[in-house]
Amino acid sequence: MNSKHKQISKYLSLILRHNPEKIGLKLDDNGWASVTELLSRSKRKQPLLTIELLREIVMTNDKQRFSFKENETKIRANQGHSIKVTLGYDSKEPPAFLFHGTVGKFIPAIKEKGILKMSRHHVHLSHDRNTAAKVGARRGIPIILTIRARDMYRDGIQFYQSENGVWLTDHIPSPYIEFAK
Ligand code: HQG
Repeated sequence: MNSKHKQISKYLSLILRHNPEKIGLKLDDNGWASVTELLSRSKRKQPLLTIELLREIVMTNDKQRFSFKENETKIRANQGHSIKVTLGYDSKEPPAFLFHGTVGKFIPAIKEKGILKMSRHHVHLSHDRNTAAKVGARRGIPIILTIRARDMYRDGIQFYQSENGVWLTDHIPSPYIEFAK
């Protein structure tokens, strides 16, 4: 992903996950926007948003944040929304352990209340420690929490996996979290 792609990817995240009204764009209940409408309403001039650029971003985005459907006439963000959309992912059995990257200042609250989804639709979890470390490092020195995901699932808690492989769930109660000593 080059810096032009990164810039546009951030812009698309803002519009497709959080604030479509910013450009008067409508998303359907499942989060899909019309590509023609997005292109015509986009106020970005530098660089100009074109179907070719959109295609490059959907294909090369480092975390596959976006998907097309219906012959590239619709686009949506794969996860990370703060506005209400139904992504329609099926419930899925998780691996024994999943990982959550965070930072030290949140640990006391997490011990008390568990991991909360905060402003997103779900708690986001990674299947490997490395990815979780990168997620945590966005905020400081990362702390990686190990989640006993299979035990949660056996206890009736639902998990979903998004198009780009991120594991999602509603809430992780503290007893399922292994805090490093
Ligand atoms: C923390 C990015 C206090 C939680 C990333 C996290 C990921 C609590 C922050 C994706 C808490 C929420 C998601 C509690 C959780 N008390 N703090 N009880 N429970 N927290 O950004 O997981 O670039 O909403 O540990 O790479 O950091 O957007 O979630 O630090 O994949 O595609 O509250 O976002 O991907 O932060 O990141 P976020 P996240 P994108």
